[in-house]
Amino acid sequence: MSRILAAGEVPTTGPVRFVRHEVVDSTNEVAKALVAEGASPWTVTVAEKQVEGRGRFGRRWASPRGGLYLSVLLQDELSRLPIISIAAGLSVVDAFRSLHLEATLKWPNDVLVGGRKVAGVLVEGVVGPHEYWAIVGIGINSDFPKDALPSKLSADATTLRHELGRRVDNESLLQELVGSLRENYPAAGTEERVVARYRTQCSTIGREVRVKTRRGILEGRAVDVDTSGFLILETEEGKSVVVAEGSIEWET
Ligand code: BT5
Repeated sequence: MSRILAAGEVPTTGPVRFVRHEVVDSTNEVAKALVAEGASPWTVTVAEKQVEGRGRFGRRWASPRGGLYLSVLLQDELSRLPIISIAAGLSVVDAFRSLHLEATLKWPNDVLVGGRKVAGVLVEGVVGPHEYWAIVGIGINSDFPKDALPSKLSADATTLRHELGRRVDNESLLQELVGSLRENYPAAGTEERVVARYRTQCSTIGREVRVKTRRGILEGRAVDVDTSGFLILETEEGKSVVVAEGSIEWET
């Protein structure tokens, strides 16, 4: 009889399979359809361009040709989506080392180079016939000039080609990234290992921040990220607040 897998049983390994497209609406949508078709964990949907690239909270992700857009299917528990998202952001930073590029993470997982956003992560949960799935969507502004981005993003965003002053090989970057994700993806119970490394790359910890959440604005000092992937804020009154999701609007 089939049943929902418990977190300790989730497959963390298995062969990687790439499904490549030229133009898609969103790689997360294509990956979602693959779940319905019975795809295996570690199926990686890659596209050269997206016309409906999505960010969190229904925002848009500008996805011109030359960027790297992928969605990795993982069979996992919905409660682990935040920590998977943390692992994905860290994996982008790790993959950039192959380009000799230092990046930092703004919680939860904006990847910044020189303070500007160069990559983002959108993890979505899907319920399959007998199991749960995490769709790990990653977008990297890799091999295109900065002026290919919408002008309203130009102050806050950048591209790898712009930062490095040279072309970037998306295929090598893809292989590095998937390799890093396989290393960082935590088996249930081993989350502390990935969070410990995430903390060292996270520029948000130690700052005064304002976080916009679905329930309103929270302000305080970002003091930690816990093993669920949640941000811990300390308010002016000395109270500890756990922030499960949100966008940092401002940090000093
Ligand atoms: C994200 O959302 O940063 C998640 C982005 C995930 C994109 C990948 S691409 C593959 C997969 N398929 C999808 O459809 N999505 C995923 P969020 O933290 O909500 O940030 C969105 C905000 O970043 C926008 O509101 C803009 O301000 C800004 N932005 C949009 N496009 C950008 C870009 N290309 N580079 C830098 N910033 C961008």
